[in-house]
Amino acid sequence: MNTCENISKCSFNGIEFKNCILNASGCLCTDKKELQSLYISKCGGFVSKSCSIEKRDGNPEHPRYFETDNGTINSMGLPNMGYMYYVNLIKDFTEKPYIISVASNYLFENLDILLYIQETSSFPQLVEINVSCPNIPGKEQLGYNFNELDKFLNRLSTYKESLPNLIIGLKLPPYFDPAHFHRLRDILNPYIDNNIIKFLTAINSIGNALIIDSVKESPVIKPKNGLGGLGGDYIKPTAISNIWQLYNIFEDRIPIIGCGGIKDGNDVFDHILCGASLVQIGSQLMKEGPECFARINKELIEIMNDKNYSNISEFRGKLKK
Ligand code: RRO
Repeated sequence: MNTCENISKCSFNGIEFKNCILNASGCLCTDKKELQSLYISKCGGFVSKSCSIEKRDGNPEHPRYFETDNGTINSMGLPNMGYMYYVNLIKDFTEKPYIISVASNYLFENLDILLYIQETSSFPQLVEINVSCPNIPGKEQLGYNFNELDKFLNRLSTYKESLPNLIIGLKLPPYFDPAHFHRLRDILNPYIDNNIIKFLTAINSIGNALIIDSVKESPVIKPKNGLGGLGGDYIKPTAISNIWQLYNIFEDRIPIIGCGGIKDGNDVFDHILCGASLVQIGSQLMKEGPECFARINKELIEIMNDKNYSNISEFRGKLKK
């Protein structure tokens, strides 16, 4: 039996992850203390809260996050410390891959955030551009507006020569119709071919869901009249369907980070089987804290040992047809 801790390791865009399990952006990653707790935990790498140019407090009404037995709902509204805060931490987190998540909402007008990351990093730096925040009142999710997404990527591509250190990926919203995956493929293909986009993260929370308390006859969260992004068990089937469809339409030409409904090693196994190279944990991290990483990694390794796999590439994307 192979009990070596790192059979779940992964090389991703040339960056080595000691194991394939990360936090999902937004979970335990808004300030230095939280990020430090991820840094010293057993996660293989970690992601910052999506950042905007200026510091934001997020949606003013509380509660804006709620847990049920089956998952979570949130309408945080992009509370974050502003991009410089997260970028200036790059120098403190050199022992483990640190992914900077950037909210696309403001990047459209202003790509300075990416230039600042380039200036600050002397080695390859992973950047996850979040095109799927569902919780900013009045702001559409860029990932659902294909024309605007194309315009954004076109603008990003004009900066390519100025951003040689950046390994840029997109955090996608869930899609629900094969036609949307085909449209996405047609838009992304040239940017993948030209090495502008180097990974995809799927999925963000399922936006604008509603969980209600029938005793109180009211929504469980306050902003946006109770509408918020759904995470946890509710979304795993949608998440692995999205990963499997992305894996197939892009024919494994771009690595995928799987996110959605992972609470144990078996869920990680399922995400990888559908095509994920790395995975991110959101709701379960919020419920259990950073100890979840060691537990889930151990469970994944047990499953791999039982099935005689010694590397995740042996079963990645191998879901039987
Ligand atoms: O901050 C949020 O409300 C939030 C964001 Br930016 C996101 O991308 N996904 C989510 O569920 N919440």
